[in-house]
Amino acid sequence: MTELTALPQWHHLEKLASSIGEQHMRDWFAEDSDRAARMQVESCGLYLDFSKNRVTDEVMQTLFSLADAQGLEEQRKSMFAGEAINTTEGRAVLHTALRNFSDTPILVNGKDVMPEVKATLEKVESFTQSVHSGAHTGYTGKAIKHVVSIGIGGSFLGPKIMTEALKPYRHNGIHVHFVANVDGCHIHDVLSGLDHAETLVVMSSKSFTTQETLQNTQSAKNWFLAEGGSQEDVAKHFVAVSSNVSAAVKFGIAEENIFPMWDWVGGRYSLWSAIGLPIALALGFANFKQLLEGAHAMDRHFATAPNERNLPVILAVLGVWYRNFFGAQSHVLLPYYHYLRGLPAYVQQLDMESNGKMVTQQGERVTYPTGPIIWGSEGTNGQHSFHQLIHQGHGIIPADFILPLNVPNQDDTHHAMLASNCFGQAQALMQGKTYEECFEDLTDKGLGEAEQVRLAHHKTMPGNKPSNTILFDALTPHTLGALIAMYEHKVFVQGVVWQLNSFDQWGVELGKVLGNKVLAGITGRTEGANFDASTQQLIARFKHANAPK
Ligand code: G6Q
Repeated sequence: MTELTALPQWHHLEKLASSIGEQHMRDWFAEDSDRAARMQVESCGLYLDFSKNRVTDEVMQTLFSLADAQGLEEQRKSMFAGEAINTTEGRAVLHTALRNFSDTPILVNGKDVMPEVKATLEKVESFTQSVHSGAHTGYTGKAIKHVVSIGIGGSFLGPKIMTEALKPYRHNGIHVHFVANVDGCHIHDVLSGLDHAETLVVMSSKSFTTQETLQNTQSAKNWFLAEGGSQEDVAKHFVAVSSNVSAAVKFGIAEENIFPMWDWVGGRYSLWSAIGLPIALALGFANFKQLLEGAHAMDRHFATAPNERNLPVILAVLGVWYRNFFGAQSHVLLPYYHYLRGLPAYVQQLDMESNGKMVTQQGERVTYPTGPIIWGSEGTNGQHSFHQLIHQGHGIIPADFILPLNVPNQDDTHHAMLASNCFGQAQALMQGKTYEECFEDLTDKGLGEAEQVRLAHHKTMPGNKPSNTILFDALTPHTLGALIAMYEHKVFVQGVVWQLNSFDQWGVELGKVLGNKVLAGITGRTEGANFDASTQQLIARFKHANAPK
């Protein structure tokens, strides 16, 4: 395969970037009345305006051609077909099968996975309904009122953030709490105040080896027993989602209470599997299914729409443009909707764990920047803080502004203000404010000319800062499913362009191994000499602080 940077499209993009570097989007909008109308796309309930980007039609076409030259079409087909595209782990990548409502069989090693997927979804449905109807009670006969979902990383962020985002759809009478951190404060805070007899614990761990999740579940079990439950009662109060059924049984979870998942579902792509059980418990199964259907609609769009109309492809190539040709180091997500405040953290894991890589699929060191830092927070809060750097800091930080056009149960005045801030910020980033405009504003203020010049320099906003605006009607489960799947496929396309394996996470694996080794050092099960001098020193300080007084 030709090296990415040796492709003719890459060279052409370098030339285009240097000529575009001197042009301002403000002038493009003034000269081209059709620009905004041309650079918009709509599908699956999502509307994207990408006209406020430093791109011409020629740039977009060359970026699409670059993605095609990297084998986008073939690799997309391979993913959907269940080929083992996660080559370092020898696994298929089939989160799309979890939301496949098309009746198309999907084969992994010659076996159709769809019957198991459907059976598991039915198990999620019947369990959810039995909890909601009161058929499944706690051991004393009390209805389940609290669900404590324990998991971390991909077994935590999806369920937590989707449940938070869909707050208006919550099922009355069930409160779902999430615990991830091994810091004992978290589980302690969640459990204290709950009645163990009306609490269900959902333990989510694909591997069933994750230290934090095992420890938090053990602490929850200890709490349940200490509150009066017996070992036999555990079966009514503890369920698990895992691909490691034998380990879950060994831990003490009844086999019928284990919801399966498979090695072809990556952790950060797993909310669509039974890992989504807490979402179904919080919102009802029908809403969980709508979430899957929205994602399925986006899968169809991604698989069939031409590049020019393809939401994930457009977003992906724009990201490549800024990362590789404008030196952008990060990308900011700005959801203007309080309930969607967790989206930046969700996409942060999705993107940074997938494309934060430095070798190609072939194991060669890449010679170009890959995945950017993803960050952000809810608007309008950031406008009173970090937006300063986006407007006037060095370099560019491409932004995604995300806004529902309607929100349930809200005062229209608030929503109009929210929307106007969202659109106003995108406009300000694009237009900026020239030195001349700032100088003019300062006339008749009684300042001397030198002071007027000095202040005008401080107030000048360069503008020409790129952003996408993503709008949708209300944030329904269907729309949210489509939105999340859109970002998943964006990350996939960028991985294709950069020739990465977007589906392994060796950096995360090492952290898990080292954490366990250091714990052995702290608990005295390993010789201190096994660690470097700095780590030895830190362990010694910790032991000293925790020694019996
Ligand atoms: C996701 C990551 C990681 C993983 C957690 C939890 O892609 O691999 O975030 O989800 O480490 O792992 P378990 O589900 O195996 O406990």
